[in-house]
Amino acid sequence: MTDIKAQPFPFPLQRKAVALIVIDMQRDFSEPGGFGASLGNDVSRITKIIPDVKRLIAGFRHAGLPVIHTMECHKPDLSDLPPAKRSRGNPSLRIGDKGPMGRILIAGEPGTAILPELAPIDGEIVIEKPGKGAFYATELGDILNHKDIKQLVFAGVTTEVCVQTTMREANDRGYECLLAEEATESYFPEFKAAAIAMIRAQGAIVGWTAHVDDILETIS
Ligand code: TIU
Repeated sequence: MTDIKAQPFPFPLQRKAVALIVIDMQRDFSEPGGFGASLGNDVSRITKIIPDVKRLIAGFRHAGLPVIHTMECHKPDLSDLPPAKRSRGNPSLRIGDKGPMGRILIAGEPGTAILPELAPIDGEIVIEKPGKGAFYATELGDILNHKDIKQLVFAGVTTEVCVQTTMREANDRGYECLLAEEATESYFPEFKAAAIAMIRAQGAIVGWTAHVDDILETIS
């Protein structure tokens, strides 16, 4: 067992039982005209982390460790979209509406795709999820059980919404969770800082956090 330098204390890496999970690095959250922008957010914050997410993915691939991608998206008939989610807030475009990149957050639409720089390669698992958490209404739990994965390293967006929700779901299911600090982002810098602080508080109550360089150094 090798430790990754992390907060609030070293993360006890189990090489045979770890996977990287990249949450929702989709055009809809990072490009003008997508879901994130329709909510009034400055999406340029998201694109800045692409190089760090990219080198984290490359490090896992190079080490022969599994990479799992998630996408927040819904069926074209919206049967998996609760009215409470569709009607939330006051966005300029609602989920399912037609925008400049196709229908917002609908499976198969151009805007729903994972960013080309971070696209899955053959053999990598892609989880399409209707919720903020990646375990809710998906096959993720069964896939991880089948692969004997016990530890998850997290990257992606947004830190306090889909990343933190999935980390909390995973933590309750018994996974040891590590968040890669430079490979996650929020539309609100203060929310990212708060999420990181609350995840690792109280002796890693939800999980650990670490720098991308320290993760890469240990897994390589
Ligand atoms: N709005 C926001 O911050 N996030 C989401 O709606 N989804 C994800 O975090 N992926």
